[in-house]
Amino acid sequence: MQARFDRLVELASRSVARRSSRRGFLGTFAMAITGVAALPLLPVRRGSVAEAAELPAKPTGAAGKEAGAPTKPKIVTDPSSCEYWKYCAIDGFLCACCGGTSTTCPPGTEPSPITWIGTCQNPTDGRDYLVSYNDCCGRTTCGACTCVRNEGEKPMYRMSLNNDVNWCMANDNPNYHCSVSVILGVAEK
Ligand code: ABN
Repeated sequence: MQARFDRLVELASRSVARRSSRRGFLGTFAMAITGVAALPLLPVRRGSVAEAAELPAKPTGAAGKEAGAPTKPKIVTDPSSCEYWKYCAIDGFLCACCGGTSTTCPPGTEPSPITWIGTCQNPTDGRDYLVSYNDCCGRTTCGACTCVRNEGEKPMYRMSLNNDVNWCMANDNPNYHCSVSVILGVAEK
């Protein structure tokens, strides 16, 4: 029985060997392996592809190169614009729109001795600056140029880290009018 089985296997092997070459076998084997390896790639939607779709299409050609060149963000220098860099942590009305400047209170008001301190990056030199936000007190609310940026602020349940506060509270006249921003110096890293 064993001998007959051995003979059968021998004949089958010889028949296969006659019809195939080693090189042909290796070629077919390699193709099979490559195909199997590529299979897991097919149905997956890659995240990077999805993100790339969100970006503006990359222009092609010479004209496209110019259109696709990185554009520098516009630096705002107008102190009555809420986008002005040193207002990064402010919450209030800009005194520059209320008869004062970005650093001085309007006539008839005086600065609060208690302040809110923020750290803002100056886009011109890329450095971080400590900025004091003083409220100007003694007249009713100005109401012009509302500017609420509050970078770095924490929610009200951490009161010492929240800027939604009338810093005029310790002034003789605690009426809040507007806010100024005064650069204290470069922030140490
Ligand atoms: N620090 C400006 C301000 C004043 C009153 C109330 C909220 C915020």
